Amino acid sequence: MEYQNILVETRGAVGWIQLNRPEAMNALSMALVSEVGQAIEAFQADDEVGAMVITGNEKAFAAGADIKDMEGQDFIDLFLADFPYNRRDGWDSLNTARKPIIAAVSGFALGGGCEMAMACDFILAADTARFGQPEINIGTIPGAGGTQRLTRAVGKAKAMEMCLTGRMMDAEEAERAGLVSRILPAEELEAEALKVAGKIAKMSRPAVYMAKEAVNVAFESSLQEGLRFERRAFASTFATEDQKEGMNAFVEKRKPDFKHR
Ligand code: DAK
Repeated sequence: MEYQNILVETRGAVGWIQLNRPEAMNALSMALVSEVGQAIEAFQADDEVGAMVITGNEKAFAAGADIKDMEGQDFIDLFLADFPYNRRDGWDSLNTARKPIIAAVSGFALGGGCEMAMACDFILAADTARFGQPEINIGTIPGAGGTQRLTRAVGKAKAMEMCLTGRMMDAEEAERAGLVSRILPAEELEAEALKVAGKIAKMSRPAVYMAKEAVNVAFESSLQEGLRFERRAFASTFATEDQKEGMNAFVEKRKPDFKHR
């Protein structure tokens, strides 16, 4: 598959997606989002890949949806289409991928860029990362999950301030607030993201899928429902060969050899 707006490669068992419109701070044009979706679908279908990374460049993960694409749109275009960014193969692929996706963020992650990072399973941030939902500055509001995921991640006070004023958060504040899992020196981000994704890719794939699903259920259910879901998922891992192998390997003091079955 030939991509124009992203660089895609398989690194070991990791699907690597680099947003690549440096001249526009990786602004998320419709074509770019569509390509991200296609790359995710391809990695999801590839048995050799166990996890993915989405990253940008050192200046920007992505500075938001492409304002030049959006400028001429009106309400009726957006409302009738309901997916101005080709949501079915872009945002939807990101939102529904079963394999874990790590966002490795350096520089600006703004608007749709912040939303894309938050739609990933977790964010590793360079010390240069800056997060924000500045849509208010251009007379609109977040449209790809910013008011919802940011609020769940950092709480109402910070999310509300950021959405109402466009204020950006630096990496330190983002880590304190729970938006990112860890901060790394910028020059170490890529290697660490690859290492973490590679580690996940080696785990039992059914267990990884179940863990991802169970953590996500925490955002969509009551505690009781979530606990019930987790208990069922936990029990169901005992129907896998990998659980037998994992526990057996522990007892025999060796490394497990998961077959993803
Ligand atoms: N769109 C288009 N071009 C952009 C851009 C963007 N979002 N951000 C930067 N660029 C372009 C600039 O126009 C400039 O291009 P040239 O003038 O050189 O041709 C180039 O990138 C370099 O940018 P600057 O010269 O501005 O660089 P600075 O270092 O001075 O500033 C900045 C960097 C990131 C602070 C600044 O560029 C900036 O404020 N950018 C805009 C940030 C922003 O407002 N983002 C929110 C956009 S709205 C949805 C899905 C997604 C969305 C909504 C709905 N659905 C699925 C329903 C998302 C909406 C948004 O993200």
